[in-house]
Order: sequence, then structure tokens, then C-alpha cells
Amino acid sequence: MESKYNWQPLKEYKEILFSYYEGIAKISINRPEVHNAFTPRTVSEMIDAMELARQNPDVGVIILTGEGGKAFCSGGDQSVRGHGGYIGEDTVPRLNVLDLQMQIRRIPKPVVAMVAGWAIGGGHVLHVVCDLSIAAENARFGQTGPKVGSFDGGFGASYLARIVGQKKAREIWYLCDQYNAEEALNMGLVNKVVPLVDLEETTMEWCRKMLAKSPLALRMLKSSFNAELDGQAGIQQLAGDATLLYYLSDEAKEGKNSFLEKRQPDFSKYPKFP
Ligand code: S0N
Repeated sequence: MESKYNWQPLKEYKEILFSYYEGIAKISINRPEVHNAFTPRTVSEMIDAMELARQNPDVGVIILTGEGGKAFCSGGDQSVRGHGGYIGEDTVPRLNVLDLQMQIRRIPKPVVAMVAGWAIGGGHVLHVVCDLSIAAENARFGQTGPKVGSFDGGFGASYLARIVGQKKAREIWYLCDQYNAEEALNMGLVNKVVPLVDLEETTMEWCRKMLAKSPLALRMLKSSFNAELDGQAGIQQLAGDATLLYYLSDEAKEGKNSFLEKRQPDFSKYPKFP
């Protein structure tokens, strides 16, 4: 679909597009002929782009989407599914989309799924793990695992259940039905539904709203939301952010400076908050 924004390519890939516009990075699966099903290569390219977006100080928000307007992502490419995983060019079977899921969850910037058309199977899980999901009216959601001989018992099951509730999550997985955008909105699976022609504009509007907010506050909120659910790893992420904030303080700098200056630290002037 034509974009009215002047997206600047950030890096060339074979199976995805990676571009930038005014603080926003966009990662888009570019395999519309298979409804943006992912191969190990698609996923490793997304992982690379996501890491670049994380490290780029100009990027505040990331959009995850698919090219063509007919599919966000239809999950793992079944034509390369082999014995023990999806087979890449190196002939090794793997399920590297799990690494991408973790990356989306841990990247300290909001990730917004911009969903047109199918979000199915592992493609559905990708939008589930994004911070926010904005859907076009043509969006269709569902899991297919038990139909095609697979299942995602990680975020695809437990985090989905946190979002839509246990009964609904079990229904989604056990029946493998498909749900339209309105149904997805009603079960809290997406944040907003708009006509397809307005999808990019609305997503950009939401991204701009977040870009105008305090990046540290957004970062702390993301790790706080995760901490409740992610056990020790979630606490580690939140604690890492707390350490980042502490590093910024004069009090922490006094500790480092005293070491470098070979003297005892003097913390006496720092407040002991109630
Ligand atoms: C999306 C569907 C419902 C669309 O139907 P429609 O509109 O009738 O289009 P089609 O004619 O079916 O599709 C158009 C062309 O695209 C190809 N295609 C579509 N999806 C895939 C796919 N996933 N892999 C390969 N090709 C695909 C079609 O073959 C067709 O091509 P041509 O024209 O050449 O025939 C419908 O397409 C559909 O049901 N697709 C399959 C959805 C699916 O089952 N996906 C895989 C689900 N599993 C995963 O994603 C696993 C990965 C995963 O995330 C995971 C993670 C953790 C732990 C486990 C797993 C796991 O589940 O293994």
C-alpha cells in the first residue's frame, strides 16, 4: 500500500523492509505472496533490524507490520518446516521466532503492531507480544497450531490468556477459529480498529503521541508491565532500568568518583527519603 510518509530505508534486507521516519522505525515483513509467512531468514532479519532500532538513539517507537495490505503475518512458512523446526539456508532446523518474541518484549521502546489482513499462527503471536495493536477493518486473527501440528505454549498461550482471559485463549487455541477485527477489539486483543485506508495514519498518530511522552517513563512502564508476568527475568529487566536511573544520580556518581580518586566516598549529603 502507498504510504504518504517519506520512509527512509535504514538497511537493505531480502525478506523484510526496515525504514525510518521522524523518530519511528518500521519493520515490515515483505513476503506478501505467502501472506508474509516467515522463514528463519525473515526472522533473523527482523531480529537484526529490531536490535538496530534499539541501539538507534533517534528511534523512540517501532512499528511491526507486513507488506501488501492483505496480511500482517501468517506465521511460520510451512514449506520450510522440517524435522525439528523451520529449515534455513544453512539446512539447520530452528524456531528463532521465539528469540524475536523475547526481543519485542524486552526492547525498552514501545512496539506497535500495525495489522492489516491475516494475523495467524506465529504471526498472531507476534502481534500479541507487541505493546499495542492497531487493526484495519480487514484484519483476521487466529491460531492454527492444533490444525497444522504445532503449538506455542509460551507467550502465545500464557500471555494471550492474560490479555483475553483463560476461557477465550483456550477457545482460540482449541478451536482454531478466526476472529474479525471487531471481535478482536471486543475481547481486548487489539487497541483500535480503523478502516484500512486510515491504518497507517492512525498508527503514526499513536506513535507521535508516544514520542511526545517521557522516554524514560515509557521505558519504566514497559518493564513494570513485564515484571509482573515475567518472573525473575521480568524483575531483572525492571531492576536494570532502576539501575539506569540510579547511575544518572549524583549519589551513584559519588561512589564511582571516590573509587577513581582513591578516596572514601562521602554519601552524607544525599537524602534518606522516608
Ligand atoms: C492465512 C490463511 C487463513 C489465508 O487463507 P487464504 O486467504 O485462502 O490464502 P491462501 O490461498 O491460503 O494463501 C495464499 C498463499 O500464501 C501461502 N501461505 C499462506 N500462509 C502460509 C504459511 N504459513 N506458510 C507457507 N505458505 C503460506 C498459501 O500457500 C498460498 O500460496 P499459493 O497461492 O502458492 O498456494 C491461510 O493461508 C492459512 O491458513 N495459512 C497457514 C497459517 C498457518 O497455519 N501458519 C503456521 C502456524 N504455525 C506457526 O506459525 C508456527 C510458528 C510459531 O510461531 C511457534 C512458536 C512457538 C512454538 C511453536 C510454534 C509453532 O506453532 O510451531
